[in-house]
Amino acid sequence: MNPVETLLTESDNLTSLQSYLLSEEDKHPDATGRFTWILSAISLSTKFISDKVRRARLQDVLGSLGSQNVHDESQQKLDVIADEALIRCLRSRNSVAIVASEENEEPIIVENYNQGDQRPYVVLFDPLDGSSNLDTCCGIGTIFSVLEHDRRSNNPKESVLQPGYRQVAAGYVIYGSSTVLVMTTGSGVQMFVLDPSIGAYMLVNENVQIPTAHKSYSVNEAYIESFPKSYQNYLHYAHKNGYSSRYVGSMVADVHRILVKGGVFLYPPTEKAPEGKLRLLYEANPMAMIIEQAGGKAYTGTQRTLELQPTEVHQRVSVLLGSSDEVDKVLSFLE
Ligand code: AHM
Ligand code: MG
Repeated sequence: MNPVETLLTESDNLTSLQSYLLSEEDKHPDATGRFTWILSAISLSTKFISDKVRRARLQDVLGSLGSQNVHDESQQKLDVIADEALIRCLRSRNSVAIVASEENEEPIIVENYNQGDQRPYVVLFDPLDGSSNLDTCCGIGTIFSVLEHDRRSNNPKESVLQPGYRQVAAGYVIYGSSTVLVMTTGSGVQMFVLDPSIGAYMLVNENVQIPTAHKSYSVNEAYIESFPKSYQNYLHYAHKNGYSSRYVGSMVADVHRILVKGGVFLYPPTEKAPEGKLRLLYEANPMAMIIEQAGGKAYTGTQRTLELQPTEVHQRVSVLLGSSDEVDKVLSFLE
């Protein structure tokens, strides 16, 4: 008998993100490993960001940089650090042709990508979603979306502007009470927790399913007067029918809670943001893929999010996603 084995218990988790991805690769004989290499860049950069977030108060990286991003929003120092970490890690993978992020006006073409590669990738991300919550120690996160590079056009923007159903992977990392990576490559949702003692994301749930119903909604209700009437009617219905309300104001934290506990997340059109506030390509689409893969639903108003043809890199959309029964309930008010 091997004495080491006898000391391990069932609760000793030894499946890391890396070993999970390699075992998935083994199941697909045509896999080249390029995709695994991209996810390892996301894994490495988000571990780096997680460390910065946890040490922000100690290392003086809290607070505003004094600059604005392309959306005229104040940039936090950590927004920029997170953006640079992701870009630097992804650029070093020669199967990444283009990266696009919330913090950069134009997509970045990676000059040294392998031109002989027949199926290079485009990676889009929001490096630090909810960063205005950073000073308050609320959960914030990184959201990412991976597409195959569409090389029919020389214009990189066109490769970025693909509908969400073409995503080959999507996910997010939440820097909360623990650092959790949730991802899908189109066959279910996997959840990994960063084990700080060994520096690896460890698999904790291989087929995450969102509860089909839960009487809970997540919306910035202070804007109710400027929501379209149909959303107001849904909220009045919820008030009278025993719903609870939870809103952090950080999409990653609000959606993660809904993935785990059920309910519905809403960011409707408002007078200030008539198209909605959240960004289609690196917020709504990756979250929609995760939620659908977990058995939930995701819409921009009455249209399925993943079917929307993007027209702009930083396009905003309204967001409605969550448990299938709860999304249906909201839709019944919108139709
Ligand atoms: P950000 O990407 O600049 O951090 O903004 C997006 C955030 C989301 O995380 C969150 O759902 C939303 O903005 C909150 O907006 P509001 O403060 O209007 O409720
Ligand atoms: Mg964001």
